[in-house]
Amino acid sequence: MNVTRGFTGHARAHRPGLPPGQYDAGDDWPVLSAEVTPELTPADWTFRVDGLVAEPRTWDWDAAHGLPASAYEGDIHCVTSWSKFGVRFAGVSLDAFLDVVRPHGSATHAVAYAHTGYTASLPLADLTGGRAWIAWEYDGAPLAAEHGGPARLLVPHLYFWKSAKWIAGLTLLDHEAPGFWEQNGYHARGNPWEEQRYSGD
Ligand SMILES: Nc1nc2c(c(=O)[nH]1)N[C@H]1C(S)=C(S)[C@@H](COP(=O)(O)O)O[C@H]1N2
Ligand SMILES: [Mo]
Repeated sequence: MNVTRGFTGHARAHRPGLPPGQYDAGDDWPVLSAEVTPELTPADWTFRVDGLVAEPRTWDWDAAHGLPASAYEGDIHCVTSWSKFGVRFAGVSLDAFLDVVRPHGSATHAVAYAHTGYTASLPLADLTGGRAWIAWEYDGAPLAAEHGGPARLLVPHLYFWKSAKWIAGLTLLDHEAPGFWEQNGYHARGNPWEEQRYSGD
Protein backbone atom coordinates (compact mmCIF):
# COMPACT_ATOMS: atom_id res chain seq x y z
CA MET A 1 0.00 0.00 0.00
CA ASN A 2 1.33 3.43 -0.86
CA VAL A 3 0.85 6.11 1.76
CA THR A 4 2.07 9.62 1.20
CA ARG A 5 2.70 11.42 4.44
CA GLY A 6 3.73 14.91 5.29
CA PHE A 7 2.27 16.61 2.25
CA THR A 8 2.54 20.25 3.22
CA GLY A 9 2.83 23.59 1.52
CA HIS A 10 0.43 25.66 -0.45
CA ALA A 11 -0.36 23.26 -3.23
CA ARG A 12 -3.98 22.21 -3.01
CA ALA A 13 -4.43 18.48 -3.01
CA HIS A 14 -7.21 17.41 -5.31
CA ARG A 15 -9.98 16.12 -3.14
CA PRO A 16 -12.61 13.69 -4.33
CA GLY A 17 -15.80 15.49 -5.27
CA LEU A 18 -13.91 18.52 -6.58
CA PRO A 19 -14.78 19.20 -10.24
CA PRO A 20 -11.93 20.00 -12.65
CA GLY A 21 -10.40 23.46 -12.28
CA GLN A 22 -12.05 24.10 -8.89
CA TYR A 23 -10.52 24.61 -5.43
CA ASP A 24 -11.97 23.95 -1.99
CA ALA A 25 -12.92 27.27 -0.36
CA GLY A 26 -13.11 25.61 3.04
CA ASP A 27 -15.23 27.52 5.52
CA ASP A 28 -15.41 30.64 3.37
CA TRP A 29 -18.62 31.40 1.57
CA PRO A 30 -17.85 34.21 -0.88
CA VAL A 31 -20.67 36.58 -1.81
CA LEU A 32 -21.08 37.13 -5.54
CA SER A 33 -23.77 39.60 -6.49
CA ALA A 34 -24.16 41.71 -9.61
CA GLU A 35 -26.71 43.82 -7.73
CA VAL A 36 -27.02 45.58 -4.40
CA THR A 37 -28.60 43.23 -1.85
CA PRO A 38 -32.31 44.09 -1.88
CA GLU A 39 -34.32 44.78 1.24
CA LEU A 40 -36.77 41.97 0.75
CA THR A 41 -38.73 40.49 3.65
CA PRO A 42 -40.69 37.25 3.69
CA ALA A 43 -43.85 39.39 3.54
CA ASP A 44 -42.65 40.94 0.24
CA TRP A 45 -41.43 37.70 -1.26
CA THR A 46 -43.41 35.85 -3.94
CA PHE A 47 -42.50 33.06 -6.32
CA ARG A 48 -44.27 32.62 -9.65
CA VAL A 49 -44.10 29.85 -12.27
CA ASP A 50 -45.58 30.67 -15.67
CA GLY A 51 -44.94 30.36 -19.40
CA LEU A 52 -45.59 26.94 -20.95
CA VAL A 53 -47.60 25.52 -18.07
CA ALA A 54 -51.23 24.45 -17.67
CA GLU A 55 -51.87 26.63 -14.59
CA PRO A 56 -49.58 29.59 -13.93
CA ARG A 57 -49.36 30.24 -10.21
CA THR A 58 -47.85 32.65 -7.69
CA TRP A 59 -46.99 31.53 -4.16
CA ASP A 60 -46.46 33.86 -1.26
CA TRP A 61 -44.23 32.96 1.70
CA ASP A 62 -46.90 31.05 3.62
CA ALA A 63 -48.23 29.19 0.59
CA ALA A 64 -44.71 28.13 -0.41
CA HIS A 65 -44.08 26.91 3.14
CA GLY A 66 -47.23 24.81 2.87
CA LEU A 67 -45.48 22.57 0.33
CA PRO A 68 -43.50 19.54 1.57
CA ALA A 69 -40.14 20.50 3.08
CA SER A 70 -37.03 19.25 1.31
CA ALA A 71 -33.34 19.63 2.11
CA TYR A 72 -30.04 19.50 0.23
CA GLU A 73 -26.76 18.52 1.82
CA GLY A 74 -23.80 18.49 -0.52
CA ASP A 75 -21.48 20.71 -2.48
CA ILE A 76 -21.72 23.92 -4.53
CA HIS A 77 -19.42 25.10 -7.31
CA CYS A 78 -18.94 28.67 -8.53
CA VAL A 79 -17.59 29.23 -12.03
CA THR A 80 -14.97 31.64 -10.57
CA SER A 81 -13.45 28.36 -9.28
CA TRP A 82 -14.38 28.05 -5.63
CA SER A 83 -16.30 25.03 -4.44
CA LYS A 84 -17.81 24.58 -1.02
CA PHE A 85 -18.32 21.17 0.51
CA GLY A 86 -21.04 19.87 2.77
CA VAL A 87 -23.42 22.83 2.70
CA ARG A 88 -26.92 22.36 4.11
CA PHE A 89 -29.91 24.13 2.59
CA ALA A 90 -33.59 23.60 3.30
CA GLY A 91 -36.71 24.71 1.48
CA VAL A 92 -38.99 23.03 -1.04
CA SER A 93 -38.11 20.91 -4.06
CA LEU A 94 -38.92 22.61 -7.37
CA ASP A 95 -40.75 19.42 -8.33
CA ALA A 96 -43.44 20.36 -5.79
CA PHE A 97 -44.04 23.71 -7.53
CA LEU A 98 -43.91 22.18 -11.02
CA ASP A 99 -46.43 19.49 -10.02
CA VAL A 100 -48.93 22.27 -9.33
CA VAL A 101 -48.43 24.27 -12.56
CA ARG A 102 -48.05 21.19 -14.81
CA PRO A 103 -45.50 22.09 -17.52
CA HIS A 104 -46.55 21.53 -21.12
CA GLY A 105 -44.66 18.81 -22.98
CA SER A 106 -43.24 21.53 -25.22
CA ALA A 107 -41.39 23.24 -22.34
CA THR A 108 -37.63 22.62 -22.63
CA HIS A 109 -36.01 25.57 -20.84
CA ALA A 110 -36.64 28.01 -18.05
CA VAL A 111 -35.56 31.53 -17.29
CA ALA A 112 -35.16 32.03 -13.57
CA TYR A 113 -35.59 35.67 -12.57
CA ALA A 114 -34.88 37.45 -9.33
CA HIS A 115 -36.77 40.23 -7.56
CA THR A 116 -33.75 42.37 -8.52
CA GLY A 117 -33.93 41.62 -12.26
CA TYR A 118 -31.04 39.12 -12.39
CA THR A 119 -31.82 36.24 -14.75
CA ALA A 120 -30.36 32.79 -15.40
CA SER A 121 -31.23 30.28 -18.12
CA LEU A 122 -31.55 26.57 -17.42
CA PRO A 123 -32.67 23.43 -19.22
CA LEU A 124 -35.97 22.39 -17.63
CA ALA A 125 -34.60 18.86 -17.12
CA ASP A 126 -32.07 20.31 -14.65
CA LEU A 127 -34.89 21.68 -12.50
CA THR A 128 -36.70 18.36 -12.07
CA GLY A 129 -35.94 15.00 -10.52
CA GLY A 130 -35.15 16.26 -7.02
CA ARG A 131 -32.12 18.29 -8.12
CA ALA A 132 -33.39 21.86 -7.63
CA TRP A 133 -34.90 23.74 -4.71
CA ILE A 134 -36.33 27.00 -3.55
CA ALA A 135 -34.18 27.37 -0.45
CA TRP A 136 -34.77 29.61 2.56
CA GLU A 137 -32.59 28.02 5.21
CA TYR A 138 -28.86 27.56 5.44
CA ASP A 139 -27.36 25.48 8.23
CA GLY A 140 -30.69 25.50 10.05
CA ALA A 141 -31.03 29.31 10.07
CA PRO A 142 -32.84 31.73 7.73
CA LEU A 143 -30.83 32.30 4.56
CA ALA A 144 -28.83 35.54 4.92
CA ALA A 145 -29.87 38.43 2.70
CA GLU A 146 -26.48 38.63 0.92
CA HIS A 147 -26.80 34.95 0.01
CA GLY A 148 -30.24 35.42 -1.49
CA GLY A 149 -32.56 35.49 1.51
CA PRO A 150 -35.46 35.34 2.05
CA ALA A 151 -35.25 32.65 -0.69
CA ARG A 152 -33.06 31.66 -3.60
CA LEU A 153 -33.03 29.08 -6.34
CA LEU A 154 -30.63 26.21 -5.62
CA VAL A 155 -29.40 24.01 -8.46
CA PRO A 156 -26.24 22.61 -6.92
CA HIS A 157 -25.30 20.18 -9.72
CA LEU A 158 -24.72 23.16 -12.06
CA TYR A 159 -22.36 26.12 -11.62
CA PHE A 160 -23.75 28.37 -8.94
CA TRP A 161 -24.58 31.33 -11.22
CA LYS A 162 -27.71 29.36 -12.18
CA SER A 163 -28.88 29.52 -8.55
CA ALA A 164 -30.57 32.93 -8.69
CA LYS A 165 -30.64 34.74 -5.36
CA TRP A 166 -33.85 36.56 -4.31
CA ILE A 167 -35.73 34.26 -6.67
CA ALA A 168 -39.00 35.69 -7.98
CA GLY A 169 -40.03 33.18 -10.59
CA LEU A 170 -39.49 30.85 -13.49
CA THR A 171 -40.82 31.25 -17.01
CA LEU A 172 -40.95 28.01 -18.96
CA LEU A 173 -40.09 28.22 -22.66
CA ASP A 174 -39.67 25.96 -25.68
CA HIS A 175 -36.22 27.43 -26.43
CA GLU A 176 -33.17 28.71 -24.60
CA ALA A 177 -33.34 32.40 -23.68
CA PRO A 178 -29.93 33.52 -22.35
CA GLY A 179 -29.93 35.18 -18.93
CA PHE A 180 -27.50 37.63 -17.33
CA TRP A 181 -24.32 35.52 -17.50
CA GLU A 182 -25.34 33.48 -20.54
CA GLN A 183 -25.63 36.74 -22.50
CA ASN A 184 -22.08 37.48 -21.40
CA GLY A 185 -20.64 34.32 -22.92
CA TYR A 186 -21.29 31.79 -20.18
CA HIS A 187 -22.54 28.30 -20.91
CA ALA A 188 -26.19 27.44 -21.55
CA ARG A 189 -26.04 24.50 -19.11
CA GLY A 190 -22.99 24.95 -16.88
CA ASN A 191 -22.17 21.42 -15.74
CA PRO A 192 -19.07 21.72 -13.51
CA TRP A 193 -18.07 18.09 -14.13
CA GLU A 194 -17.71 18.84 -17.84
CA GLU A 195 -16.24 22.29 -17.16
CA GLN A 196 -18.99 23.98 -19.14
CA ARG A 197 -17.90 27.49 -18.13
CA TYR A 198 -18.24 29.40 -21.40
CA SER A 199 -20.46 28.90 -24.42
CA GLY A 200 -18.53 26.53 -26.66
CA ASP A 201 -16.95 24.60 -23.75
N1 LIG B 1 -29.73 37.60 -8.01
C1 LIG B 1 -28.49 37.10 -8.18
N2 LIG B 1 -28.31 35.79 -8.07
C2 LIG B 1 -27.07 35.28 -8.23
C3 LIG B 1 -25.97 36.10 -8.55
C4 LIG B 1 -26.21 37.47 -8.68
O1 LIG B 1 -25.30 38.27 -8.97
N3 LIG B 1 -27.47 37.95 -8.49
N4 LIG B 1 -24.72 35.56 -8.71
C5 LIG B 1 -24.65 34.13 -9.02
C6 LIG B 1 -23.32 33.62 -8.84
S1 LIG B 1 -22.18 33.94 -10.05
C7 LIG B 1 -22.99 32.85 -7.79
S2 LIG B 1 -21.49 32.09 -7.64
C8 LIG B 1 -23.92 32.68 -6.68
C9 LIG B 1 -23.30 33.26 -5.45
O2 LIG B 1 -24.08 33.04 -4.33
P1 LIG B 1 -23.54 33.52 -2.95
O3 LIG B 1 -23.27 35.00 -3.05
O4 LIG B 1 -24.56 33.14 -1.97
O5 LIG B 1 -22.23 32.77 -2.77
O6 LIG B 1 -25.16 33.31 -6.86
C10 LIG B 1 -25.63 33.34 -8.16
N5 LIG B 1 -26.92 33.94 -8.12
MO1 LIG C 1 -20.41 32.45 -9.58
